[in-house]
Amino acid sequence: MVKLLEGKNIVIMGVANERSIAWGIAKSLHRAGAQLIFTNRQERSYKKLSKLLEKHNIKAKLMVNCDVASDESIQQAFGQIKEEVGVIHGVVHSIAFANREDLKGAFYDTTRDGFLLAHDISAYSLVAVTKAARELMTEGGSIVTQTYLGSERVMRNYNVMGVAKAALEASVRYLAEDVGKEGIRVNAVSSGPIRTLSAKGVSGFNDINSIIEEKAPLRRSVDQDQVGDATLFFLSDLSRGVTGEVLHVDSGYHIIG
Ligand code: NDP
Ligand code: N5H
Repeated sequence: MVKLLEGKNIVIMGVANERSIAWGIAKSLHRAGAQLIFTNRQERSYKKLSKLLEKHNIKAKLMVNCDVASDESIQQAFGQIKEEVGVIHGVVHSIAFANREDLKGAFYDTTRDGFLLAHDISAYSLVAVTKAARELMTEGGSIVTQTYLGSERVMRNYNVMGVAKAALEASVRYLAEDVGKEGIRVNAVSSGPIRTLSAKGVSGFNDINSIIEEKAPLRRSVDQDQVGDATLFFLSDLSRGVTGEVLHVDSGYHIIG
């Protein structure tokens, strides 16, 4: 395999466990020769990730704590990365959160606090992370986030998260314009449904997953490795002409009427 990311330092935010999309991405990037820096919010995720790295014989360059709800935490995390690693070439943002009660029923029942929380963690965090990361991207870089079709269409129960993902995708475009002149690209992968810890327990996941297998052109569901390889494309030079883009990795489901 061509080592597309040899000598590149990439920050991966959002591995909670083996099922995380960010873990699928970590494996793809590792195979491509990248040096990986991880950020976690919860201690539980840190422990799970440490075990996974050991099991897969991957050595992290650095692991730092980062809660994107806090500007201070973001500054501290990227400050530590700057001190210990120096230059970075990429960031994978694979983070979202909404209160469970806001992921069912009527969208108009979303509270002000619930709306703000979902937008803060799932959309604003990309803005704050881009600001912190660009300082370390002195050789140019690539930032990739994860979105979902519920930003473009009404998907039952996705509710406030659909609105937050629409804000995230618009943020990708505005950020791409801001940092393009610094040789930094910003893109999003719009993945089909994947059974992860976040998806667990939210109503409607199973129904949507089986519809993909039935209706998508490829007639199969998407997995973390497919999203990993698409994210690798965005982080590598192969996508050097692409920025502000949303790439659907969904077995083609979004083209079906
Ligand atoms: P996971 O549950 O595996 O990952 C979600 C991650 O978000 C966790 O690692 C969690 O960290 C992190 N997170 C939540 N709040 C914060 C915070 N305040 N600060 C830092 N990190 C935080 O689920 P997925 O892999 O499914 O989700 C990753 C991304 O993929 C999300 O943006 C999601 O919307 C998107 N996506 C998922 C799809 C799916 O079907 N699964 C489809 C399309 C997009 P911690 O565990 O430490 O709290
Ligand atoms: C249409 C659907 C199904 C319904 C909606 C699902 C939305 C999920 C997204 C958010 C991120 C889930 C979420 O915030 C769950 C939390 O309330 C509770 N979970 C946690 O706190 C766990 C422990 C931690 C790790 O989770 C987080 N996020 O920190 C969409 C699905 C078909 C596709 C999908 C699942 C999309 C998506 O964006 O994730």
